[in-house]
Order: sequence, then structure tokens, then C-alpha cells
Amino acid sequence: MKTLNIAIIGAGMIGAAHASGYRAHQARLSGPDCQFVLHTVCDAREDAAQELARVWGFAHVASNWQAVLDNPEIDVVSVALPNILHAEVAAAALRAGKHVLCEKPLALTAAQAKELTDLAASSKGINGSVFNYRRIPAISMIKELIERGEIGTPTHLLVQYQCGYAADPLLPHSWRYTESRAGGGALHDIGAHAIDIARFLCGEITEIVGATTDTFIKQRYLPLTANAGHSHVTLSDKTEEVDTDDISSCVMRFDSGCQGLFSASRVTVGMGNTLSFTLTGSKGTVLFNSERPGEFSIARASVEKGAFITQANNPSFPYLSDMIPVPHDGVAIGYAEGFGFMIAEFMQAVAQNQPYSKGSFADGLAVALVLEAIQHAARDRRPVAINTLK
Ligand code: SOE
Repeated sequence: MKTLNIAIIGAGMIGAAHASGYRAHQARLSGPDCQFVLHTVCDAREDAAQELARVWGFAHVASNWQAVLDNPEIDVVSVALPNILHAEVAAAALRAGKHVLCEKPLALTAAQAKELTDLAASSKGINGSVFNYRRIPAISMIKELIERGEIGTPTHLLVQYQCGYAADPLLPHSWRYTESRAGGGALHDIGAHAIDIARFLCGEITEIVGATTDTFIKQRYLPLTANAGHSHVTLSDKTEEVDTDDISSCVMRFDSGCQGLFSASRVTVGMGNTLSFTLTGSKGTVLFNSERPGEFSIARASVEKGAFITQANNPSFPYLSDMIPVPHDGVAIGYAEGFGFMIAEFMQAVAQNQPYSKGSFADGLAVALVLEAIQHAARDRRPVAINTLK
């Protein structure tokens, strides 16, 4: 029997989402041929690693990621570290022969993402980028409806990711507010998901026609103690410059001819964590908002005279009938389940030694190219064709 030992590198806010996903699907995906083991949580802050391991039932803790990669027992690695470490640790994990699921953004720059994707193509490990929103059942259902031609040819996508986590000027400075450590701000942290969803629903983006990226809180106080996620801690009296965007927006074109309008904000008070879109097709329109993740609305010219109909929490949506304990009409699911469905698909790909297609490093690279094109378009105030960056 094959044993697949899992390690999570990074015990911060998103490391917990990885841990919960592996925990949720470990037993179900283990069988007579293959056994998944929750092996190690690694973090430079050993107490954080200890706590995450305790809560989700991982057997070991470590504080040095290189030692985890050197351990021949480890087969599967989740990279859940600050952005600056994604490419370095993912590359080292691939070279060590591991299967790698890496957080978004895949790298700080498109060039780094390309190097990593090339390495992945010649490595034996399976590679995956964290694009969990594709696995929200309502979004997967919308994708199926588009493929079935229910809304005709997509002509316009308005996609937004709005958060309020950075709206408070007293939130401490951290790696998220420095381009050399984060790649970008709202654009890379949450915009990456929105761009992935745009590609998932409407295909390749070919051009950023125009863009603007702005920082509204230009200085933040340095913290006196370590902080993870978006937590408030005691502040020092020293400030440091913020050089990553609080809000980014662009107009974009898709290969299909569809037109796109994108915005990502981390300073929108009242919006905790909201990904939303309106997709217009030649025969209908679809609406989605992640604050109601189980539902979407659709209007079709040919049905009910084009009136909107809302479909919610229906076991006919992808993932719901076979992945949750209560696949019943009206039983709602949320962020953690969708994240877990992504982890489960990655585990399945690893168990079967099959490429993981719905969000590979190649998708991470495609998103990195679009993020960089938005930055160039904003800085130079000009249109940027994506293929000029390749
Ligand atoms: C930002 O608040 C954040 O934690 C992102 O970094 C994650 O990628 C997103 O899934 C949830 O929100």
C-alpha cells in the first residue's frame, strides 16, 4: 500500500484552511491502495506550528522548511507562506521530488512564475496553484451552464473582489504592504482570485486595455510583536511606506471577444471578503456574490421572459452530491468546504499520479501575466497585450 505523507509549510491564517481541507478528506480518500497521513506542520514560529498541528491532528511539527523538504518521508507539500517565499519553497519542493500545492500568487513576478512552471513541467511531482473559488459549487455550476450555452456567447464580465481588511490605518505594516515581499497589494492578494475566475468562466485574457492601481494609506505603523493574517497588534511609533496597491481596476479583453471590467479593493469598509460578478451573455445574464456562496441568479431571454431566477444550495451543483455529508436541497456550504474540494481534487490527482488540471502552475503563470500586465498598464498609462510579457 502507498502511504502519502502530507506537510503544510506555513501555519498562518491560510495554513489553517489547508489543514482543514486535508483533515476533511483524508479518511474518505484513503483506501486499501493508498493512505494519506497528516504528517507535519512547519512554521518558523514553532508555537504556531504546534497549535495548528494540535487543532487539525497533524503528527509532527517543524520550524525549518528545508528540513521538511529534505525528509524523504514527506510526499505532499502545501506552501502556505508569505508571497515572497512561494516560488523559492515550491521550486525547492519540486526539486526534492514532492507534490506541491502552492498558494497564490504563484510568484512575485511573471518571470519567476514562468521559471517555476517550466521547472514543474520537468518534475515528477504533481503541481497545483491555490484557486479555491473555482470549487465553490455555484461557480462550478455557472461554468457548466456557460458550457451548455445557456447564456449564449459571453460578451461582458464585471468581476470584483472587495475586502475591508486594510481599511483601518491602524492595521500594522506587514509583508503585504511592500511590493518586494508581496508582488502587489489588493491585486495579488485577492485580485489573483478574481482574475482566475475571469479566465475560468470566459477563457484567456489577451489584453489589458487600461488600468489604475492606487495606494490610499501610504504609511502604516510597524508592529511591536509578530502578527499573522490581518490581525491588530500593539504598534510602535515608527511608520513605514506602503508601496502596494489598496485598489486596482482595469478594462480587459478576452480572446473570445468578451469584454471585462475588473476591480480589487482591500479598503472597502463593510465588505469582509466579497468576490462578485455579473456575466452577460448573448442570451442571458448570471449574477454571483460570495457572501451567498450557495446561490446564483440567472436570467435567460428564452425562460420566464428573461426574469432572474435564483438557484440555491442544490445537490445538482458540482461537488454537492458526492462531497458533503448532507447532500440535501437547501443545505448550505461555505468558504471552508470550497477550499476543501480543491484540496480533495489535489489529493486525488496525487493518489492517481495524474496531472492536476483545474488550477495548475500553468494557471498560476497565466494569472501572474495578467497581474503584471495590469501593473504595467497602470504605471505606463497604456494598453498592454499579454503576449508581449511572455
Ligand atoms: C485576504 O483577506 C484573503 O485571506 C486572501 O489572501 C485569500 O486568498 C482569500 O481566499 C481570503 O481572503
